[in-house]
Order: sequence, then C-alpha cells, then structure tokens
Amino acid sequence: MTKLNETHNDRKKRANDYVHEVYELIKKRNPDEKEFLQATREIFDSLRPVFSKHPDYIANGILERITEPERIIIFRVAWEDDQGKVHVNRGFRVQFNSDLGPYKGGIRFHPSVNSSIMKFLAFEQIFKNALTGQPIGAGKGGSDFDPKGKSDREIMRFTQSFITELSRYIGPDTDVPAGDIGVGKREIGYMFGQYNRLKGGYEAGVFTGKDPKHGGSLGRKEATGYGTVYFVEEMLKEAGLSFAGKKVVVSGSGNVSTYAIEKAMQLGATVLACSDSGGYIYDEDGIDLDTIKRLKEVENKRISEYVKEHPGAKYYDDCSAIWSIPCDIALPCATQNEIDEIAARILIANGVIAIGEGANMPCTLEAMAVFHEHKTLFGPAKAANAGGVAVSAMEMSQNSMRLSWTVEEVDERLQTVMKNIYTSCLDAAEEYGHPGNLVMGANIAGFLKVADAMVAHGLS
Ligand code: NDP
Ligand code: 2IT
Repeated sequence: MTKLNETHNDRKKRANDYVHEVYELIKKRNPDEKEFLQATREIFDSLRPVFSKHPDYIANGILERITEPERIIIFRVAWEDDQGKVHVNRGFRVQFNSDLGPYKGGIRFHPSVNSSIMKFLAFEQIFKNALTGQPIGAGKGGSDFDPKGKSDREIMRFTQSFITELSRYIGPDTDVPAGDIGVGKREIGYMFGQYNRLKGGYEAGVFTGKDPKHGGSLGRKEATGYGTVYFVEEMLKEAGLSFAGKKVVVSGSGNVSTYAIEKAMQLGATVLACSDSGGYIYDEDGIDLDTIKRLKEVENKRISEYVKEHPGAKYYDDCSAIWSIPCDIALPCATQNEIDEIAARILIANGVIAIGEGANMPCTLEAMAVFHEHKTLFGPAKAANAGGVAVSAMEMSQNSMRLSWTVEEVDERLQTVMKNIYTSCLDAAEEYGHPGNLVMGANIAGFLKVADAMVAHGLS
C-alpha cells in the first residue's frame, strides 16, 4: 500500500529494494539454473519503474509469485531403439502460469534440455503470451532426447512414451503443447495420435502446430518466422527504413529461420547466410531458399550439403562465426545465448542497424547492453517471436469452432497481432520513462497484463 507522505524517491527506493530482495531469494532457491536466472534478471531490471508506480504489486507479492512455477512435472521416458536396446530419457513440463488461460507453450527435444532451460523458456512464455492479447497462460516442456540420427520409428516410439506420461497433465482447457526445437508437425502428429488413443476420443485443441491436413491451422508453420520479420518491419518503418535492399543474416535453418528468410526475401532483402549447429553457409548473391527447404524439411540433411549444389557459396564449420558477416539486419533464430558480447561488438563494427530475436533469449545480457549502448534497433524475443504462439492460439480457436480459416485470413490476423504487440511495447516504454526501449516495453506490457490478473484472482 502507498504510505502517507511517501516521496517519489522513497517509492523508487522501495521498488529497488523489493526487486533486489526477490532476486536474491530466487538466486538462493535456484542456484544452478543459469538460464533461468538470466531470464529473471532481464525482467527484474525492466520492472523497477513498475513497482515504483504500483506499490500494490509489492503488497501482493507479485514478483515472488510470478517467478515460481505453479507446477513442474518431471518424468521418466523409457523407449526401445530399432535394435531392441532400452533407453531412458527425462521428460519435463513446466506449468508456469495459468492466470490468463490454459498453460501454453512448446515442447523441445534436444540433448541440452534441463530444468533451467525448461524454466527460462516457460518463464519467458508468460510475458510473450500475455503480449499476444490472447487468452493463454504459459508453459514449456521437453526432453533431453536427441532426435538426430534416429529413425522415424524410433522418434515415434519415444514420442508415444513421452506423451503417455504427459497425457494425464494436459488437455484443451488445461495445458496445450506445441513444437519447439526438434519438434515439428511429425512429432506433434505422433503425440496427438497417442493422446487420443489414451483418452478414447478426439480432442483437437490439445496440441497446436498440427499438420493442416489433420486439424492444424494454415499459416502456423510460417508464423514465428514471418511474425519476427513483421515485427522488425515495424521497427524499421518507425526509423524511416525498410527491408528492401538490406543484407540479412539469419542463424539456424529450422522452422523459425526458414520462414524468417522467406519473408525477408519477399520484402526485398538479400539473405546472405544461415546455419545449423555444425556450421554456416555464406552465399554473397543471396542464399537459395528452395535448396535450404529441400535439404532441411525433406531430406533431413546438414547445411554443409548446400555448397555441393551451389559452388559459389562457402561453408564454415563454426556456427557462432556467422555473426562476423557484415549485414544490416541480424535475425538470430537458432537457440539461446548465440550472440554474446563479442559477437554483438562485431555486428556493430560491421554496421548492423537492427536485430530481431526469432529464437528465445538468443542474445546474452551483455550483448543486449552493447546494442542498447549503440542505439541499435532491437526486437526482443518475447515480442518479436510471439507470432508462433499467437497463431497457435488461433489454431485453438479454429479447433473449438470446428472450422478453418484461410491462410490469407491467418496471415492478416498475424500481422495485426504483431503490429499491436509493437505498439504496446512502444507505449509501455514511453509511459514508464524509457521511450524507444522495446526490451523494457515488452517486459512491462507483458507483466502488467499478468500482474493485474494475478491481483484479481487472489493469492495463489
Ligand atoms: P528447429 O528445431 O526447427 O531448428 C533449430 C535450428 O537451430 C536448427 O538449424 C538447429 O541446428 C539450430 N540449433 C539448435 N540448437 C542449436 C545449438 N545449441 N547451437 C547451434 N545451433 C542450434 O527449431 P525452431 O526453429 O522451432 O526453434 C528455433 C528457436 O526459435 C528456438 O529458440 C525456439 O525456442 C524459438 N521459437 C520457436 C517457435 C516455433 O514456433 N517453433 C516459436 C518461438 C520461438 P541442428 O539441426 O544442427 O541442431
Ligand atoms: O517459444 C514459443 O513460443 C514456441 N515454441 C511456440 C509455442 C506455441 O505454443 O505455439
């Protein structure tokens, strides 16, 4: 509660003390979770002006509550490979916050998956999902299972085992998973099939990112990459610029990267490079997207194969060196912490004007500070890559209504959502005294929506 005669400075100090105390508590409670601590640090740094203006959030303990997941499910996933050998992986689902709707967020299959990575992703999802303006809470799941080199049958057996356990905790009104790294429409198809088999029914809205032939939304596959480019387009527009004629570098060559490349090209940019975890390709005349799509979506091959078909292009076997290529716009679309301070300084020295985070938390805090210092246009992940989950929420709506929107209709709605997110970020940044700072704007605008719902719903 606001105390009588409290000055502006008193409030500011109280807000700073509160943020500091809660961060210390979180560090103590989660000492080894470096990605989770990084994600919370970024949010905390943005929220000081909010607690200064709204001491009621302090009284309601919003920061302590919003940083502790409602529930984490950790489970064993046993499965058999094609030789009959038994393997055991660990499965996770972090159900972080349900104040705005059912838990919503992707599932990641990657050997690096652990509790810290799951928690940071689910935590970021809270603010991202709130920014979309749709009625979705936040969650994330996954496994340390490595899909690389596995046969289709092995993927199916693993996925069925994974969802057999998880099925008791999810549902169209409870928790709605989708894809993320290593999980696309094939894996979602296996999960959906197994879930329906276990439930003895057909619950279309329990997963999103389904194949459009089997209940998925048209435009979901493209949504994250397109949405990221739409967001960056808004930033460029505000600065009197556009994608036309710009040189773009995109990391990764998976779902988000492919469709970020496609949209950037459609808007007149030249995409010089993309990568996978093995290395990157550089094609000075602009990469050929049809080759990338065939290699990655159809043949499941490494990006190094590209140069066999395009002798003018070069392959380098260090994926992190992709940021040394001079470009106007950098779109990190692979994974967390792929741009560190050194990479950021190289990008700046080479004249980069805009960064759009297609991946989740691809820039370290130090890299973000470098971009901030140089006033680089910066589209933070929670806002810039929210198009994927926004179209997931549209898939939930279509499934509930038992109808399908056209791809044009979905794309139009996606563009509106991305523009609205951009405007809310700008407005929040302005209102809280940091005009133009989209990192603060995204964190504050997302936070306010959830915090108000948490106050309204009472203590939990
Ligand atoms: P995919 O699995 O389709 O593609 C991931 C790409 O990133 C691959 O090229 C992969 O290379 C590369 N990659 C993955 N891990 C690493 C690593 N540790 N080091 C270097 N390269 C790596 O995943 P998505 O495109 O779906 O996801 C990419 C990012 O976007 C993630 O951060 C995800 O959380 C985020 N995101 C995804 C959304 C979606 O709708 N799918 C929505 C919003 C955000 P390789 O094949 O060699 O592993
Ligand atoms: O990080 C993300 O927003 C996703 N992986 C997509 C989540 C979703 O539910 O579509």
